[in-house]
Amino acid sequence: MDDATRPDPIAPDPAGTSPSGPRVGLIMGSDSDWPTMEAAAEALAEFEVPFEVGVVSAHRTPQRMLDYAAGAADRGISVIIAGAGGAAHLPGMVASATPLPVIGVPVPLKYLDGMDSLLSIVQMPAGVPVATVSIGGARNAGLLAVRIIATADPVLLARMQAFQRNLEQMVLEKDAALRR
Ligand code: RP5
Repeated sequence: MDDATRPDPIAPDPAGTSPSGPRVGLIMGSDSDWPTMEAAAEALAEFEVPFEVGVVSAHRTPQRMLDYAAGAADRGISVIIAGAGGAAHLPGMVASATPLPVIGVPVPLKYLDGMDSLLSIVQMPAGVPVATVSIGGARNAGLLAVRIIATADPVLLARMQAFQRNLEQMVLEKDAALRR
C-alpha cells in the first residue's frame, strides 16, 4: 500500500468534518484492511459524523489495543468500528475492554473468502456483544454507527430518514425503468 492510501495511526477526522472531537473510532488490524474499511469512512463523512482512523492490531500491538479501547469513551468516542481479517480477534477484544458499542467488520482475505474473519468476529461469548456486519460490509458498519449516534441527535436522525427516502426512490426509479 502506498503512502497516499495508507491511514495514519489514529488520525483524527481525516474527512475534515469535525468542529469538535471524533464520535466514531474506526480501527483496523492492519493497513491492508483499509481498502475494505474505507467504505465505513465514506459513509461517516457523508453524514458529517466526525471520526478518527487508525491501525490497532490485537496480535501485534495488544497493549495499544487495550489502551485504545479503555480510553475511547473518555475521549468522547460513542461507537467503535473495528475491522479485521483472518483470525479476526480485534472487534471482540476491543469490546471486552470498552463499554461502548462495537461494530465488527469481517475483512475478506486471500483465502477462505472471509468466512474465517466472519466466524472469528460473530461468535462472541454471552456478555460481550459485537454487532457484526456482513463480510466486507464496512459501509453498513458506518451507517449503523450513524444510526446509533442519531438516537440522541435529531439532526442526524432526519438526515438518516432522508437517506432512507432516497434509497426508496432509487428502487422505484429502477422499477419504473424495468417495468413492462
Ligand atoms: C489481521 O491480519 C488484519 O486485520 C489483516 O486483515 C490480516 C493481515 O494483516 P497483514 O499481514 O496484511 O498486515 O490481523
